Amino acid sequence: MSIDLKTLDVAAIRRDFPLLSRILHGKPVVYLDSAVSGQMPVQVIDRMTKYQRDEHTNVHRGVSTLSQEATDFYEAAREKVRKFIGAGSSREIIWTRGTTEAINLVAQTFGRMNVKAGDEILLSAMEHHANIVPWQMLAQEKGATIKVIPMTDDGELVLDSLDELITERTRILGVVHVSNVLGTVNPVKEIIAHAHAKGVPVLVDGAQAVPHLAVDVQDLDADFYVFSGHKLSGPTGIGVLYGKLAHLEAMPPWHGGGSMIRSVTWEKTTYLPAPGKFEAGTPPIAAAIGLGVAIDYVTALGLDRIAAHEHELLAYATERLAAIPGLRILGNAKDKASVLSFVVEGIHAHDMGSLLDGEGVVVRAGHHCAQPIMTRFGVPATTRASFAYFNTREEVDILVSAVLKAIELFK
Ligand code: 7TS
Repeated sequence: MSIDLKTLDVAAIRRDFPLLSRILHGKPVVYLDSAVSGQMPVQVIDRMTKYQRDEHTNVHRGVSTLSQEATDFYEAAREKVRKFIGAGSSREIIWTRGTTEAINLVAQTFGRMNVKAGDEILLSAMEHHANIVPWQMLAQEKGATIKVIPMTDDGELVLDSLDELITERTRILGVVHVSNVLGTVNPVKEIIAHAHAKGVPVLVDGAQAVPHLAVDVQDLDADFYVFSGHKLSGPTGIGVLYGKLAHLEAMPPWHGGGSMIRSVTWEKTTYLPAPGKFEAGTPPIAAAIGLGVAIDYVTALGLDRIAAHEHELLAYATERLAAIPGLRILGNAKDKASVLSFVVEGIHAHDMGSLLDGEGVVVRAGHHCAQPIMTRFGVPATTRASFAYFNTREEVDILVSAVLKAIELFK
């Protein structure tokens, strides 16, 4: 992989992704579904394979050379995450299975501790189910209420509503950094400042943000920031909860078991400090190490160059798709990243998705685990193309041709 200083060498990058040379239905695969799950470069795959073949044992257990070595690799990956998101201490980085588990952890610990009957949980109108359902479960358990920050028809949050929506009963605000349906990049720093001015902590769902823009949790002043490895050129089964140390120290553990304790007697158990307290049982070691390599990979490419490349693709795809009669793009925020959702008059999104698939074009069709957004825009589903640093303008052209062909078929 050679890297130009200003732009990405996409042809070289593509050689790192074996799946991109697959043929689907007789056509070269056009992978426009990185918002569902990113592809992993061979560097990640090879590192995980090496770990599995030559280095595997358990971590934080015993004095064997192998266990110490595995622990070092595993903890080095945690340190890479810390640096990648600008956290102050690796103790603030908790491994989880992904974004979903990270949010459930916060809801079931911080949430249970702080939310009482009559309290309010404030979420945005463009959350993924992962940042809705855990809070609804908590609200139900506690007798609390969910309130919603509305959005405009362009898919931008109405920030003027914050003053009224944040009350003395608000215990937490949850907001997505980049919408997985609309592509909106929310001004989370501003939202956090608003919330903090009223003493309300904020959880940011960064699942669709970390692959596309540089994130600094200290600059944002986020209380919690969560994301998944598999959308960041890493493997499934691993994700991250960043939490301010003061919160983590005050929070009770969630899962109990081995590795999270200081001492256990029949009478009483004492717990490790964070992050150990939140990491019961054997973790996905190879996946953590793989995520560390994925972070090395995207860092070497440079998030500024990745963002510039993807913005160009998004602008080009938007211009070409918007010119198609009967096609409506959902999400026209001024600041967008990587995601393009659309509906076409008279064609169900699932049919569109299947027809595109027949052309080798991989997109997602459905409600994208964000049904309240579908309701807000009055559609049952959308077709969504999402771009990564390895995509090209030629692939956008193939997408557009395939959409036009589908429309012809339905005439
Ligand atoms: N939050 C956002 C903003 C997401 O986009 C997703 C996954 C999640 C949370 C959940 O992540 P997980 O790794 O815990 O499953 N989004 C999508 C999507 O857009 N299509 O498939 C999964």
